[in-house]
Amino acid sequence: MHVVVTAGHVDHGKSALIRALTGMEPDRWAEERRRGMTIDLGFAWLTLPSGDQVAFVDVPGHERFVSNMLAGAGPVPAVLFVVAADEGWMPQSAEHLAVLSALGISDGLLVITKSDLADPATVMAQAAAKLAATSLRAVPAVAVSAVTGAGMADLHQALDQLRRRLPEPDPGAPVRIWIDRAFSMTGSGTVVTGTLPAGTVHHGDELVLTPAMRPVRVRELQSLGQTAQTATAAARVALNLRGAGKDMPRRGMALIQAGRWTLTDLIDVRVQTVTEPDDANRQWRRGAAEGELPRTVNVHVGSARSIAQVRPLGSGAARLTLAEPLPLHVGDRILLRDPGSRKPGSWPGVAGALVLDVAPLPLRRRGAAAAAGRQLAAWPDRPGAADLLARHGLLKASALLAMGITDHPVPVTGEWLADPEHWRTLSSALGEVVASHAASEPLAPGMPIEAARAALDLPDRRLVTALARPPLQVACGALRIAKPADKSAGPDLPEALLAAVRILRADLAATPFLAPDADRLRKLGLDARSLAAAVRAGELMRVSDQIVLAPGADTAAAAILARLDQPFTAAQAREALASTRRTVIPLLELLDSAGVTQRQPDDRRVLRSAPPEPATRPAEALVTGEPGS
Ligand SMILES: Nc1nc2c(ncn2[C@@H]2O[C@H](COP(=O)(O)OP(=O)(O)OP(=O)(O)O)[C@@H](O)[C@H]2O)c(=O)[nH]1
Ligand SMILES: [Mg+2]
Repeated sequence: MHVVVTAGHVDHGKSALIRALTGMEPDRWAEERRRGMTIDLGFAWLTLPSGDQVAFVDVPGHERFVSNMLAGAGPVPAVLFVVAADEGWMPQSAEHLAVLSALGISDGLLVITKSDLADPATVMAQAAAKLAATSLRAVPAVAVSAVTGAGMADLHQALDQLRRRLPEPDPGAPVRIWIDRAFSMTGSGTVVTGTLPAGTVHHGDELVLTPAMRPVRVRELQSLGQTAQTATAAARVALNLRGAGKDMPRRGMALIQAGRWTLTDLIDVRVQTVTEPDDANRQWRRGAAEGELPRTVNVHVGSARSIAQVRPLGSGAARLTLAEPLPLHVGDRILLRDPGSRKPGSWPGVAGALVLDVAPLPLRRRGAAAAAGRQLAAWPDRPGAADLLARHGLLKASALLAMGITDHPVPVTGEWLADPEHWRTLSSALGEVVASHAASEPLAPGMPIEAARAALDLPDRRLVTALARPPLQVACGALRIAKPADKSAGPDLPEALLAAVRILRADLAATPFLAPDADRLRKLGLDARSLAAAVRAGELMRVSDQIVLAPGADTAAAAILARLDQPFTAAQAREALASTRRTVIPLLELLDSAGVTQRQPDDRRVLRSAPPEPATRPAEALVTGEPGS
């Protein structure tokens, strides 16, 4: 089954067309039939000659009921765009087109109705020209009369082709049914209806009713008037619910699969530049493309609507604070509408937006908003686990799943996922807090895990344990810096200084030619005096005033440089040593003065001799302290 929504100006024949196609009455209310005007959504369906079914959601064209139109169009992927041959393009033709285009609805049919009243050719060309600038640019056009039946056979054929063109939604996708109707039936309780755009619902399923997050059970399931065990998207469904409670479900609430959606009132979005269907919208949209929306907008998604406060982030991004929390995924497309007053002959601006983050972190620091905007500008339309982890640092796999992301990297511990860069930063910060704890409390058996968790502001103690790498070790709920296996061989230095040096040596074991910077030394409590003591004790090698490496780094560097084409430049040396200019220049100068390398007039160098034996004792034992030693 596929679901198609109507659209078009008031009185252009949308409901008459649905009636002619399906033989069903889309105007459900007596008042609608009395006034000859659709007020609320109508529902009907048709079985095509192929046996496939198409369900229709019929919307009102009158501008007063545009919010009902939005609730109908929100969850539906295709449209019957109706323009009457006798009246041609009208204001709500343009408004509905702006809405559909902002929602990204890109397939359907252009139907020129009332072909018995005027030659449809002119209006067809006029409407096709309007559609040409939008997401609906490629839809086929048909002219019909609901009165004479002219063109109805062509319309059936075009619908059959449309059905074959529309993509099959993923039957395994998480369920989110935006409720468009809810009523109680004596004897059977609460019934809700909605469009199922993706996924599968079964009789007996437990779903969650938003925003209260109340669990409900599907007591009975119907699709197109037939009781069913299962409904697979796309489908129209009616669900008889058990557990909905005394509060009646309403349009705009949703039934969702537990754990698969994030109920959120704070989102970061990319405002999309939508092709202009009409001039009146242009100015608002141009501002919108820069993220310069009005301070307040109406957000529409599915059948839901919420007021939102807008904080522009620059670079086309904005942070929205929703008055009503909504169940969303990263990658959802939403509609933003200016709630401002309506001038006659114009309509409020609309823009489409893509949800990029459903749980954004607070923007505290100065410049954080602009930095967030720049970061989001570089993201794809469907952000993945790596994007979100780069932004959040740490996330639980379940949180990512609820954001709509099913692929994720291997957890660092339990279900925690980490951005690799952030994890490295945390690991080095942990060394610093443990070293400074050791310095300030030399008699303590170590730093309590909880204290380290609080110091690094981590959400879970298990992360502290996972971060602890040699020489850090965890014993009896505390973190300490392991001593060398053979304590008697250890250098004669104060314990706190040794602890800090062990952390440095662990850094240097991973990156031997990246000297710790001033900040790292300061955080580890290593000042000029303590560094000098460590150098005297043979625990560190001084390269220059500010640069220390592990003992033996000079020999190791010479061995690597010997493999380069001679002579080599400082840049080649830096690359070969995976070092930085800051470290490599003084290191080369040290090697020059030791006679290991020779600097040539063109500033390149050659290796002169085998490097000298290191003067210092290799101190591997320092960094590989045995647990429990
Ligand atoms: N002659 C002629 N009249 C039509 C045709 N289609 C609809 N009408 C008439 O046009 C009027 C409006 O038709 P509706 O189907 O109610 O229009 P609508 O687009 O659903 O209007 P709203 O739902 O209020 O936006 C009715 O009086 C219909 O009988 C047609 O093909 N030919
Ligand atoms: Mg109607």
